[in-house]
Amino acid sequence: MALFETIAIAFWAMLPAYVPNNAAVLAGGGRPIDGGRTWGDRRVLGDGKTWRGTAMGTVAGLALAAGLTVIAPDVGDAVGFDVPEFTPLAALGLAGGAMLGDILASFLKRRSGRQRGAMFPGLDQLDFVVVSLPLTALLATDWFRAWFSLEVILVVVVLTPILHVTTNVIAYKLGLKNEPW
Ligand code: CTP
Ligand code: K
Ligand code: MG
Repeated sequence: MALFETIAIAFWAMLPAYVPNNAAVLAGGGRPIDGGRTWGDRRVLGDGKTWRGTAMGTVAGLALAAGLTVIAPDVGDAVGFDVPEFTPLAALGLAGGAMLGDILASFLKRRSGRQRGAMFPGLDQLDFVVVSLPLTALLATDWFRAWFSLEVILVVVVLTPILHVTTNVIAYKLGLKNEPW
């Protein structure tokens, strides 16, 4: 498989996992998931993980997966190779897994004494991959096997931190995010 093809498939297949975090930033606010609860002297998750942000982020990822599925055949014809159509379970694994990974990362941040918004290099950039890929493999095993070859997974691991840093710096400069990570 040509490198361009591998990168295009990796990017397309991961879009429903990339968008939820950005949608949550735009839609976030309201009641925190942890309800303000603390464990010891620290919050369980913190005010940065809200019900609204999580719900809207997941819905945005699912909607995007549905839209990509509609245009996938035409895009495939245009580029000369197949791009993934998303089954409902694949979409749920990617979008829901991304939000879950972000929430688990906040849990780890609070446990390690980091305040809301603190940086946690590595975790910040890959938290959603670490949960969304295994969850998708679990929920939509055949779909996952069909699209996520070892090469595609390697591209995802390299591409994701680059895209994450870029989009967060842009969101920060636009005043949408409080920190550039
Ligand atoms: N957000 C949300 N719900 C989520 C994820 C994000 O409401 N499940 C919103 C919050 O307004 C949050 C913003 O998106 O402040 C930025 O997300 P993120 O950087 O993940 O949160 P932080 O505020 O940095 O908090 P943390 O340190 O826990 O990551
Ligand atoms: K985060
Ligand atoms: Mg943050």
